[in-house]
Amino acid sequence: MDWWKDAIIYQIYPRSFQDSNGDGVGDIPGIISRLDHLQELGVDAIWLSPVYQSPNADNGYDISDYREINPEYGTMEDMEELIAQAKSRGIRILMDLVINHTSTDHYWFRQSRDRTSPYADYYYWSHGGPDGTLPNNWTGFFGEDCWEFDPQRCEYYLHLFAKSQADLNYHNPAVLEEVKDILRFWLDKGVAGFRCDVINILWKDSLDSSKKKLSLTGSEHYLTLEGTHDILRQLRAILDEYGAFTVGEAVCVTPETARALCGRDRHELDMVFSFEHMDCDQYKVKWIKRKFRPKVFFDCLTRWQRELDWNALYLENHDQPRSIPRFGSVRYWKESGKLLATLLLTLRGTPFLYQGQEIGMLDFDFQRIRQLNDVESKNVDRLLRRFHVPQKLRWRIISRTSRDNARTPFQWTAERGAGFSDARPWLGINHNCERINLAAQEEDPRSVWSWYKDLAALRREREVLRRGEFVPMEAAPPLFAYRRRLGEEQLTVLLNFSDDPTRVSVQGSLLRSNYPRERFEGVLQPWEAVILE
Ligand code: TEU
Ligand code: CA
Repeated sequence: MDWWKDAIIYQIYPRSFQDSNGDGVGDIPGIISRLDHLQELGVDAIWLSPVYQSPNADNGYDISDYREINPEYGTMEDMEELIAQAKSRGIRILMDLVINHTSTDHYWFRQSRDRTSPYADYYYWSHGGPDGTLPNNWTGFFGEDCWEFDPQRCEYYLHLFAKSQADLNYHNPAVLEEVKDILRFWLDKGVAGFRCDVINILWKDSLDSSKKKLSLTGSEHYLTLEGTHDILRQLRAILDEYGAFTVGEAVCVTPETARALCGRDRHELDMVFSFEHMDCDQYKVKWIKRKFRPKVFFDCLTRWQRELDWNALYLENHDQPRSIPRFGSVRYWKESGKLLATLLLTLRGTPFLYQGQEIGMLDFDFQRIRQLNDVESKNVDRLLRRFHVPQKLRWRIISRTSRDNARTPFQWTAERGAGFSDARPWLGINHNCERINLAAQEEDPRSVWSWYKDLAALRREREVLRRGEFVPMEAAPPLFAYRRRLGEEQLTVLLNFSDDPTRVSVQGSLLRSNYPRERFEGVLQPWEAVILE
């Protein structure tokens, strides 16, 4: 039943994975052509970022038809072929379920602009305050206001994300019925479940203004409320008819509120992506970077390992800059890339690998804002310009955090186009593809790719890595040490998050090291990862 406790799941951002028809945009036939790569890596399931009909204001997270495939990515037949081809390789497909909002191009929204239509209150509409002020003082996720005036309906509609992503109003029961039909549509096609986009903010309990905050003013009116739990329980009932899986992206959750979303007894989600460990190199908001603090990172991971029975484990995704520059070391690119792989694949929970992580891809090498695509980055640039922040400082703030850092095309080969496309790619390819690419690593037993493949096999072979309990160990940073225990079986993991050799007093027989060595004598080399029996 819970196949996902033994699985490694791989996230594909379809736009940037593989172009098959020479238009510079990744597509579904391209993904099909690369399934052997995923099978060799040892992937058990694929989370596919949205491929539905969309005007691409937020690259598919603004859906205009949940039952149609965006022609840029291919046809419904291509999608059905992908499900079948993946299945023939023992790989499940998870779709991205984006139901907090739809695109303003969606039929429902276009109808909703007529207040006499049956779709009139599928969304949150409001007259706004006296003398034309906005309905409330909430601030959104993309640094914009949360209300956009619609000249046809002459009212404002709520959008917590981009203005073309209108929030659905679940106070209207018809909305949840529509979502249930969408779930069934995809489950009937044979998908194994869903990654659920910002799933803990669905229910808004009021549209009242609230105390100003540095970010997300008004979030107490929608963060993980009882109304959302009720929606999730109703969706779970349908998912259970199919034995389907869900991982929820849960913003601003603590272990306690996460447990309320994915505890076994809750019958809501199977697991959640939380954000706390990703906040360890930023100050309150992600645009204000600070020096990475290993101790905070280790303590956070330890707390989540101990306080949740099951975690969704990730260090990268399509919203986050690459992990080696953040939590590892570009100077020790290979060693720290393999160390972070070891962390991801030996903690307790389901590991999620983001495309390119398996070959140690790094952030983009863009020089100016016009090379960016991400709506969030462009909104923040506009906001900073309004505050007269000089161009150089704007670029410094945005380039370090922009989600485009993780969205550059996959680097398959060293050639021009990186084996991704023969056409001009929709987003620039990092020039380091001459050095960092799959072809250069496939035959190298010491490469990052080979290390991921080997650890995935080790995880499949050793049940203690999949099901064992997490046992923290006393260790001072830069050392992160823990054990996995199942009955009599125990493995010790030692990770040196530093450029300096680090002595440890732990003994054991060497099972793996990311350095060539026969035995372990108590000293970890810079960014060395060791697994001991
Ligand atoms: O992300 C929601 C979200 O909270 C992230 O955008 C987060 O705020 C930040 O970017 C990372 O700290 C989901 C999707 O993953 C994202 O791509 C979409 O833009 C967003 O929802 C709206 O659908
Ligand atoms: Ca294409």
